[in-house]
Amino acid sequence: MPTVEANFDGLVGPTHNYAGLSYGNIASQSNTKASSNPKLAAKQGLKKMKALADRGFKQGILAPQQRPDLRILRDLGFGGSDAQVLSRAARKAPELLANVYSASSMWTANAATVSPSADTADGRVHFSVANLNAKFHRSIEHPTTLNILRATFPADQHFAHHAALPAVAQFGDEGAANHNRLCRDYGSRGVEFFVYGREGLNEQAAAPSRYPARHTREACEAIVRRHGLSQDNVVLAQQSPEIIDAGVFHNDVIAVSNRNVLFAHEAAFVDSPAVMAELQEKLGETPLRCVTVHHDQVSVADAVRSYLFNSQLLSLDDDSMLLVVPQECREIASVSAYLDDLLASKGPIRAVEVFDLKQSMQNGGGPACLRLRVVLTEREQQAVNSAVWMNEERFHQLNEWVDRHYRDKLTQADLADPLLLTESLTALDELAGILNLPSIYPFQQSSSG
Ligand code: SUG
Repeated sequence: MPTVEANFDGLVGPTHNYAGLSYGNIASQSNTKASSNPKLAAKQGLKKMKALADRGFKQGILAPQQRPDLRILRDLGFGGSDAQVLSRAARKAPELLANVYSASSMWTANAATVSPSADTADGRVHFSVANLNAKFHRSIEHPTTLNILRATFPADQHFAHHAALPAVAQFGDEGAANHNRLCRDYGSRGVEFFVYGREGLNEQAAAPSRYPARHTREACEAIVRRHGLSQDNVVLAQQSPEIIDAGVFHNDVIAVSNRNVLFAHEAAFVDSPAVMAELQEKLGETPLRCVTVHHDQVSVADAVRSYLFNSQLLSLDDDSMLLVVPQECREIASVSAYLDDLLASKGPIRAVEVFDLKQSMQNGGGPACLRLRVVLTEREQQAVNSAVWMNEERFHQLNEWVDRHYRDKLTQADLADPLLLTESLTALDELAGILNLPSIYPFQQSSSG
């Protein structure tokens, strides 16, 4: 078993809804208060996981978070029984209720930044949970994310876990959505490529003017230190402020890499030629292969609408690559034409596979948002909690579990329904058994939800 890059997808939780919580994320804003289908959302995600597992890719599953998280509402001053907390919040501050109900942890590209053991000073895989402090609903994810990662990758000689960075604007951290790794093959030392949207302490530095830049240079630097990465193997780059203002709220909406291939829009980075030169210099003899998309092929607006770059770039047995894209890429003419040209070009990307992930896409989450990449050696694969690997049995078990517990329609008004709370906790309690995840949820640790 060679060293592989495994994908750990977030299982969509039972409270998936459209609350319009992410200013700067155009899909989230434009679907505000639309009714969602949590059952379909979970099944669309499971189908992608299973299809990739069937093609021979190592595929893991990360559990959803406990939602609603009533502890947060209690911290914010809503008291009484659980039902009273819900009804009071629904009456007085429905927007806060929506925050504690968000199923946003499904986008596990934002769960953490991961450095493979080949890159780190102590030879362990390092995970830094992201503080996600740019958005309230996401800022409450990190404590449970840490529990889930520890239960999935038990800390020992193989895995090291770091809690979230201090939750202040200076250290805004959105995890692996702003991190790529270039390498010859997964098991050899790679160049870790961190992308930030702003410099937290430098008021003079270029920054977007319309939408927030969530991720800072300071967060990247802290992670480089924590993970024990060598400066010779790290490149830091700034995302173009103009594209953040056009709706590119994470780097994975405009670029993705696999091994020595970087698939990106020409507008992705500030001073792209210098960034590419540094990547090449640090890659040494391994040639950097850039597949660059130009404005006249696909506009930034179409890249954002289609999520062309929020794709998964995966290595096939013959060393060519497969691009896993959302269905929207075939629905937008410029992007579909680009994909046809890409396939005809005989470059490194030789195949395209399309998935219907509309439920997640309507909140701004495509194939790449839904997965956390973790490079694992053979021994590290064996140290992973074996219950989280996707296979025939797990697929059927989880589909049946979704059928038993999920609703097929959820509106903002439904979030006040105390039954939804009970349904959600019952589902998660059962799931913790299926995925062998003891005591990851607050309700498993205390009597109060
Ligand atoms: O953080 N959407 C998520 C989407 C995250 C996508 N992840 C990556 N690009 N890696 C976000 O903006 C919307 C929730 C709502 O509006 O109900 C939301 O949180």
